[in-house]
Amino acid sequence: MKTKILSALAAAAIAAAATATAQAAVRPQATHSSALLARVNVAASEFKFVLNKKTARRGVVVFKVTNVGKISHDFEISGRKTKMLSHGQSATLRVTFLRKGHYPYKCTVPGHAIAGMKGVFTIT
Ligand SMILES: [Cu+2]
Repeated sequence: MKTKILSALAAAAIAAAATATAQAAVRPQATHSSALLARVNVAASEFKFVLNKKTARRGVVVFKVTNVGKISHDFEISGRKTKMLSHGQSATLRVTFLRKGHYPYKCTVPGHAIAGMKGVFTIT
């Protein structure tokens, strides 16, 4: 009787250990995908944006926007925007893109987008 209980406990312990191993094997992938992060440098001037890359993978993208022009500009994408930046100022904008697609960006100062301060950022 005692032996039966002991072997049942041993079997349960082995099953629990096997489950723990299976979970441990799955976990690293989950942390890997959430760690994806792209950095994009954006230079704003009259009247254009120059980006060091125009595409990124889905996930978090950190835009570092620097005003290298003479007058004030900002940078808006996917409903988020930086503060107004005067000459020489910079700001970072952290945006999470959950879907692939083409995301327009622009300067919101009246007349600037139509003068050339706009473009499209692609998420793949
Ligand atoms: Cu502008």
